[in-house]
Amino acid sequence: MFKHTIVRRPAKSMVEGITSAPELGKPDHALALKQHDAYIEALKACGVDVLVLDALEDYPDSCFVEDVAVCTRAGAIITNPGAASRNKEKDYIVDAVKKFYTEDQMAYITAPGTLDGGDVMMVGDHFYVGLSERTNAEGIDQFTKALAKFGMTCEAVEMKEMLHLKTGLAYLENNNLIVGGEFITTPVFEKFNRLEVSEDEAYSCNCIWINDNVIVPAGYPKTQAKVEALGYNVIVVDTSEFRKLDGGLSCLSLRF
Ligand code: CIR
Repeated sequence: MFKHTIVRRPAKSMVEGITSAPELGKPDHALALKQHDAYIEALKACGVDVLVLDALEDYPDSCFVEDVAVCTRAGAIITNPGAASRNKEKDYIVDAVKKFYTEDQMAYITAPGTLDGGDVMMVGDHFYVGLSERTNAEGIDQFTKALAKFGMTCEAVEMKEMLHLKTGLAYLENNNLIVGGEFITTPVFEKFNRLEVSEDEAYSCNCIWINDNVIVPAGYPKTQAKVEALGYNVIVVDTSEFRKLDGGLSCLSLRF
């Protein structure tokens, strides 16, 4: 069960955020704020508290707090984000994370290691970490050592196409795993009860499980129906403005 979440309000500068899909247009900040409000309400409806951090105008992508820390039941790891324009965001999450962990429970990824939290998927006390353009082998090595200190384990997953591991995967507990794109054929995920996401709904791989609720993005009826069929309470949140920056539901919070 999760008790806590941390989010950061979207900055006006989000229109300058990193995107692989400029054809979707620039995000509308006012609408993004409304969607963020609804996201916070959805988190609260799942029974967690929500720590809301102020927008950071100097960092257009800083609402995607998932990338700057990994918060586990036993300790927290401040990452070293792999995109230059985002790297310093890590400095602005430390105080918030420290509210929930002792000094002994804190670890830090340092250069030359890089790691984005979006590449980390937690399955109980075991973590899958994507070797992506943002997360390198040294980062995974440091992450593995930090987890070992907390009594947890980790394995690297090769990836070729997606931005982050969780761009194409979401673990819904009870062995249920949403899989899309390149991860449909990844052998390491074959042991899960897999909900395959079709190519036309690829964005909806990025759902989040919180205490037997699953938050899914608006506009993806096939994925929504598959998640509902498993018996979860489904909450739908529109993330259209964050999608324009390759961001989704998981990216917008730390959950622990
Ligand atoms: C980026 O490229 O870093 C942001 N525009 C999107 C980050 C999405 N975060 C995530 O998947 N965890």
